[in-house]
Amino acid sequence: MSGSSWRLTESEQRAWREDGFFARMRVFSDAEIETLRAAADRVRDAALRLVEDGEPYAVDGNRYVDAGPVTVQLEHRPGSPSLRVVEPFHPLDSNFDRLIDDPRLVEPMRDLVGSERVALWTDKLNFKPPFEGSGFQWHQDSPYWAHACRHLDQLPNVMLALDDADTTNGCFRVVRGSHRHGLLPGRQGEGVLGPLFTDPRHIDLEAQFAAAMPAGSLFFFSPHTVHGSEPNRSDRRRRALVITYQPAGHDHFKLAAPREAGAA
Ligand SMILES: O=C(O)CCC(=O)C(=O)O
Repeated sequence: MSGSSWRLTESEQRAWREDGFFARMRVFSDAEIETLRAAADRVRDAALRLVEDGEPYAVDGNRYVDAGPVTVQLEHRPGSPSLRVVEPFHPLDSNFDRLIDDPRLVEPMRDLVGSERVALWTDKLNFKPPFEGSGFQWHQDSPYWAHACRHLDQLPNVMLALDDADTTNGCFRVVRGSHRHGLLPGRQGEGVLGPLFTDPRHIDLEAQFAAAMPAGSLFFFSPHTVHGSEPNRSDRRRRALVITYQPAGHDHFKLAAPREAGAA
């Protein structure tokens, strides 16, 4: 696959419509992944410096730090210095800034966004450290963005696995077909963020799919796809980045400026 052949195949288009996701295995080489892992280490170090200077706060007992447009989530274990998520991460390393324009991401996104010109909506780096990486409760991304965006159906995500992922280190999970219901009701009476987690009565757990995949693989999923993951109970890291695209001409979710992607 190269150049325009990164566009969607018919079976991927069908999977997107029916399942709300599809995967492409080992799209990035081992050497490329090594380079991106080193970049992830630099982002971690930069984010740790931001944590020292930023504004700390807690939501539902979990710790966050805002530093300018960057939000850093800390791991849930009380007092842990480990990072959970950094959003956005692409401004913190030039390798990641270039990755946003990589045709292996941008070309399929032109089909999934439904626009030849696409821009970045948001980008998150998830660390999932060994033994303590916390799980993600079942949720859709669309409710997080509903207050900030009118083109919710045009915010496809792609996850790039930086480490091999399987059920033992808390791989990504999705509920097949859940995107077809659009915005689902959230949980009630469970804290500030409860409404952003999907009400379990609306989740068909029989339809869940564990996205085990080797490092370098891509997993595309709809903003309405219910997804989550188990904690990392293994001695292996499970880093992954999630990049979300949108039609060109709109601001980045966190940067208040447009960041067009893959422009000639
Ligand atoms: O990678 C994971 O384990 C879950 C990530 C996730 O749910 C998210 O980034 O919205």
